[in-house]
Amino acid sequence: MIHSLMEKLGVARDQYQGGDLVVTTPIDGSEIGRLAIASSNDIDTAIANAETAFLAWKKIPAPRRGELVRLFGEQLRQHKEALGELVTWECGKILQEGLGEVQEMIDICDLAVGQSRQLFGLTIASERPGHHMRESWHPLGPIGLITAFNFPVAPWAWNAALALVCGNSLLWKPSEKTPLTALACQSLLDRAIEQFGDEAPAHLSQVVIGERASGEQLVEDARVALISATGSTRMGREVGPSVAARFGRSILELGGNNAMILAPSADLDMAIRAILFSAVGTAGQRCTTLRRLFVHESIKDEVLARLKKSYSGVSIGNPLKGNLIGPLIDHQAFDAMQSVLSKARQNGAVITGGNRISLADCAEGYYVEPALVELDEQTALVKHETFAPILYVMSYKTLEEAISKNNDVPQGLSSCIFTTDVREAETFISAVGSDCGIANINIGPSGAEIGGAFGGEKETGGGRESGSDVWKSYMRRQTNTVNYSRELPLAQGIKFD
Ligand code: UN1
Repeated sequence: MIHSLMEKLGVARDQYQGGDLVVTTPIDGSEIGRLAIASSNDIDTAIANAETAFLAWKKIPAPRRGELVRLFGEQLRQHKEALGELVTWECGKILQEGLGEVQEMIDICDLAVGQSRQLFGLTIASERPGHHMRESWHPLGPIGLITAFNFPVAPWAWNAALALVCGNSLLWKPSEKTPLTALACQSLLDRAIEQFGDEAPAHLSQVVIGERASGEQLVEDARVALISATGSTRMGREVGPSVAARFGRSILELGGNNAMILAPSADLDMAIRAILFSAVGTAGQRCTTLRRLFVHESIKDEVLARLKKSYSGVSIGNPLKGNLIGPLIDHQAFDAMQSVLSKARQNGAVITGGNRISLADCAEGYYVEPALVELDEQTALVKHETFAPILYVMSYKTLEEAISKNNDVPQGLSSCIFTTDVREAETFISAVGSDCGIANINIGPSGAEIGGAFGGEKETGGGRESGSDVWKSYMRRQTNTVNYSRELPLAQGIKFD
């Protein structure tokens, strides 16, 4: 199966059939590839090549660069099924979500194509006669992309599509758990580059296969102008200071600990559906997964009863076969989930679900029932992100208290409120409301569209990716003052003669 998908996506067998990096599918634990790990010398050469490619690419007019991204978007449209299925094989998310991830790539390509004609700066009034000021945006340099297993392709595309129209070259270090999808994306981009023609330099985009050390090498090399990294807060704690030490730039997309406030006036039918998708979808392995639910005390019993009912009806199993919950990525993820659940139990929590499910045809896969964990207090355990389908349910009395609990965690990615009370809704997204990068009303915390800026505050790392004015992160800003007069007045009225 993998071979025919890889063939459709244009990846030759020798690229994933021989090497030290063994890739298994979380669906049933079987091996799906072996890849060669790039040596430190290989990475050094790749960075040098990326620099050369950048020097050529930045000369191409931006709308023309957009044409390459348009062609790439076309490739993605043509190969959506195959790539979506490969995503499912490699990271275990259900096929609907694998396809959704590819759609997210197509969407960002469309956005980037339009943006390629809109890389605009400001004109600014000068205090001096016969002068004007403006702001120009120029290409930045080689961009290093480090991505995580749970969204193996979309976050790369958010960065890649914009970085390319902004005139940069790309170096991609995918998760060692999901390198096949990276090879497939590179192959589709190579096809687009071939169609685009000679103006695109060699090595415009390269994939670096490796483990932690490969990522570190990109992070530490001053030739890589920007590192955009998605992963754990622990990883970000190392990447951030390391890039800063060489005065490089970084975009960090780290852990989330996303909450929902469920107010007494909420439309409960909608809220229950939203909770289900955002808490158990992707087997709880999105950075935007709903992890904390604050229910108003007056509706807690009803909400819990309804949640337990919908949790028990959700189908868990092979993600290629129409189920709603696929496997966890590996046994470490399963162990982490179990250890948190047993600590919660010791703390007196009431737990529903959370057990492993064995499937005859997927014996080596880690399939779990999603867990509901009822707690009185937001304990230290709740403040920690566990990448698994665990939903902590707590109650609240006043909106102020709920907002304060929403904010009382180290992470600050996504948040939401379900209410039909306009005062509550507006308060939640006001300056005294949620402190997260994303705050939604009557929508769960996950599943963002690419048009907005995506990212969060505090331990989430502060980075923003995809829409809004995020393109500016992939360019350098230049302030220009132009004198078109015959005088040379100094700013601030200084006399120097
Ligand atoms: C991630 O989990 O790393 O908003 C990204 C969402 C998706 C992106 C998730 N659009 O859930």
